[in-house]
Amino acid sequence: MTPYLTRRHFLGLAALQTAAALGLTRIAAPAAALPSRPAAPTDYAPAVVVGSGYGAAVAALRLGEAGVRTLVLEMGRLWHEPAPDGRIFCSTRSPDRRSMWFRTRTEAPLATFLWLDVVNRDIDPYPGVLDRVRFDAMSVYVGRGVGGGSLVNGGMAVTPSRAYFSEVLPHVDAAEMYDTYFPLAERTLGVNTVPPDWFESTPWYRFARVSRTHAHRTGLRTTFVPNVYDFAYMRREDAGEVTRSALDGEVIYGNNHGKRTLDRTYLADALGTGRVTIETLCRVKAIRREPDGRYVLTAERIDETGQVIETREIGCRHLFLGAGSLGTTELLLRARETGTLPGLDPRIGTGWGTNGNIMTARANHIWDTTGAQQSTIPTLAIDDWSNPDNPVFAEIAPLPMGFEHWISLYLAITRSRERATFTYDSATDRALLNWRREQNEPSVAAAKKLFDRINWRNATVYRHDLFGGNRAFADDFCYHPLGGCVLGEATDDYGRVRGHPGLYVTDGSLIPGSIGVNPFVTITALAERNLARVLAEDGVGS
Ligand code: FAE
Repeated sequence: MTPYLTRRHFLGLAALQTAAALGLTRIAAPAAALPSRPAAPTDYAPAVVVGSGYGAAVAALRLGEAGVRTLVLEMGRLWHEPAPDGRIFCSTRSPDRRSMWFRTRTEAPLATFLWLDVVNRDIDPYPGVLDRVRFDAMSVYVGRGVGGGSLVNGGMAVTPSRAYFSEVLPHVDAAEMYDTYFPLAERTLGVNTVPPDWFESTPWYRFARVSRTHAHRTGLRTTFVPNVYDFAYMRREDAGEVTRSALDGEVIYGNNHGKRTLDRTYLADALGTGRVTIETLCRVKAIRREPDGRYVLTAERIDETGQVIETREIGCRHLFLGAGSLGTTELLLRARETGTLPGLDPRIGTGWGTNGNIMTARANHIWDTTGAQQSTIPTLAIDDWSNPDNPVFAEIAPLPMGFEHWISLYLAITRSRERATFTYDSATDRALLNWRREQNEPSVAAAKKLFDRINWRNATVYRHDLFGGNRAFADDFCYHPLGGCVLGEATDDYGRVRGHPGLYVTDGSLIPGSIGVNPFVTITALAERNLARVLAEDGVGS
């Protein structure tokens, strides 16, 4: 049976719908037997999951299926109910407070056009869906809300090459991953591929076909990239039968339709088990361990102004950290450095990387129009990863501005060996990242080598007006933060935090800085593999 036609799935969706309609911050299907509101400031659940992105969603579903009463704590809000304007998410072209996490102005990745500050807008502070976490020399974009990164990402669902996967995670049984867990992740995430006949004929993918022509002319290979956006829905958008989302410029501030975000897949199923409860606007600040082995979390509930309206303690026997590479690493680092979890491994906070992310853009000839109509969902990539001299996997990205601009945009994933370390800053109570700007140089050089070839062969040039500072390569932000609590180093080979039984890492922080493709399928599949082992061996829920 398809994962979306089960009673469990509909029960979970109904729970989300009810919570959204009533403005509840506690989401549960009827059977979830957690106490409603705590009389005392302490709650208890056998298992707690922090965050609700990919790794967290896998943990929630598999724990719920195993009959373990599980509480999921997510600092962002639930994005399920239309606002008075009839939309859940705001549009990318006229962003409002829903766009960004407590900002007074949007901070879009492409900030300028023709060097003009025409992209960003003033907004009111609000728990919006996209955050840009700024460190000294690197900004990291992350999703906030029930579904984590799935709410804001481009949906590209790519399985890495087996050879590179084995190189990055040599202790993981690749046969098991490629035979069992990657297919399971793809199925449960609802991965599909653009129908080739439609891709070849629709104006919405002209931008990708133009870039493909230029790549092929250069002797480079392109490949279709699977996605979790429902291409049947997209075709109906094109036919004018349904409300447009990908074909209406929506993506980084959320898709109102079409995308199979985690709240519609894993998390709906998790709620449908009747064993899982999700609390929103609930930020975990601290973790400590009691002498009897229980973990106790200090969690702050915030309101829509960001004000802390309640601080409480939540106990659990098994704790799964899925707050993303930045969130999980910060929680463990803080616990180690403030002594609330003594003896945590010194490698927590190390092995962090950007997956070699670099953005760049080319200016095409006047006859190579990329089209005023552009789908926001990428479907094609230049795959030069097997080039031993300069491995690059470059997704052909849309730039849907609603008018012809002759720009070919790319997000290049390069094989960067640069890694950074987080340190805990007691003055700000934050994890600081010691990434240095010059650590981007190998990635910029790799991207430049590839796109210099394409430009040379097609007699085209770079655009310098999009990324600020007259730069042709955007190397000051990334979409793919990876590492910080690396599998087999800070944790054992299944994400168990060393020295702390019952404490697990289940997200992108397990992957050491690079995976060669867009990472969420790997994060999901790895979490599936680790959860299967932990549920089989660790007596969770007992
Ligand atoms: P993640 O999805 O980041 O979820 C972490 C969750 O934890 C978030 O909901 C946080 O709000 C929450 N959280 C953090 N700290 C706390 C705390 N203290 N207390 C409570 N909750 C907390 O983690 N990847 C692809 O594979 N394909 C793409 O096309 C793609 N495009 C992207 C485009 C954009 C604009 C962005 C930002 C990312 C993109 N990514 C893409 C990356 C992908 O979304 C990311 O790797 C995953 O979301 C990471 O999954 P995790 O489970 O690690």
